Amino acid sequence: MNYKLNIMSKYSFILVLLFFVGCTTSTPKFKPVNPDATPEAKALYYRLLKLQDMGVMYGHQDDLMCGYTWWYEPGRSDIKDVVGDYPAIAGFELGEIETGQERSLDSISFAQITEMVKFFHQKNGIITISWHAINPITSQWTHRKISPNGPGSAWDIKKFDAGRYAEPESVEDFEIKAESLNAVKSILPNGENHEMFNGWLDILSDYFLTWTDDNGKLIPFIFRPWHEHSGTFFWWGRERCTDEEYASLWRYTVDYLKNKGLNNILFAYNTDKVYSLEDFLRGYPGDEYIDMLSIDWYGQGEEFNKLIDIALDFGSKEAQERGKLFALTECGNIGLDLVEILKKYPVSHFLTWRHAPLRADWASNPMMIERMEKWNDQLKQMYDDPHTLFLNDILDVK
Ligand code: BMA
Repeated sequence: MNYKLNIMSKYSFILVLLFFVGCTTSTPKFKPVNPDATPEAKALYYRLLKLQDMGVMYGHQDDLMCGYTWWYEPGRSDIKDVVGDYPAIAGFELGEIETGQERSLDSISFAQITEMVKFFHQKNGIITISWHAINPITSQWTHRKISPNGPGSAWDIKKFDAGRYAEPESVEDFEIKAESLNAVKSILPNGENHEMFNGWLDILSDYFLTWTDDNGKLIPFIFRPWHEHSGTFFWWGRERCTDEEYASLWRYTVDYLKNKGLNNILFAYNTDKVYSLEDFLRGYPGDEYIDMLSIDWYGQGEEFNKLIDIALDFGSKEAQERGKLFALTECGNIGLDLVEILKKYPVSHFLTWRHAPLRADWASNPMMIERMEKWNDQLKQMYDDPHTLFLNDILDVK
């Protein structure tokens, strides 16, 4: 037989064999779900995947926007003040951008957020975005002024009050449930607030479209809208809408942003505390919409350690099986035992919440000073642990 042909058939045999082996193993394909993802979004995804194998990144909300004793000093960070390095991930909050105002629910200027997004991206840090959007129904009730965290806000799940919350014993009667005044349903197609919601998404997209790097490319980031829906405290949470409506809200949001040309976003599905895999996946919009699965959980102590261990176990396994990234996207000022638990699982990052500036008398209160010293001490130990990654640890990881 012709020597060349012989070689060729050998190769074909090997190729066919490889093909069948490939078909029988069901390794999930880790890749960004958006087929039109920008090269920068793809690079962020694969970078996150690589980093997830190296350790767990530390993230901090509003890290660059404010600290316990300061307000917007560009480049300053409470974390850097303590350990000399920035967290690997910086979180920013966009609540109330949908109203068209210049500052967020936390009085943070959106223009300044843009500056810090660009600053941190240039430093090769990773950006994650949350959005506590106002309640589309109650925010329109004329007798209420939207108040951050109160009436008209993301947390407003009350049917009626004349400018103040109902007495605690009657709260149940006043809660907005899926069967009445369903805020999520009201913004979905055919809902009475649908056009208003499109307007919100237009404002949000126009803002995101201004986040460009020096070459005019859209900065890639993680977006975590409609978060913590396993809790009942936001208008998009459990009991406030059905699981299917929640999933539709997600799909609508993702499709809308993509249609605006925002192919630079990785989307994180995110629950609050969850006690089983089934619980975790209630309302899941589908694998084709989600790049990262994540959980938020604040707590400390034995019971917390036990429950978070279980949740990180089933959550990270599910993420691996579906080919998704996985993270603990919010937690309180953590105890070091949580860091030990995190080491057991492939977790991209954990993020502690914002250091809202303290009132002067509170900042100088000995109890508060002691609490901050303890936290700073833990932070330093965390920083020294090679498993926890800060900005300097990830700079060169492409
Ligand atoms: C919450 C609190 C609020 C804040 C909100 C959005 O958990 O910190 O004070 O308005 O996050 O950042």
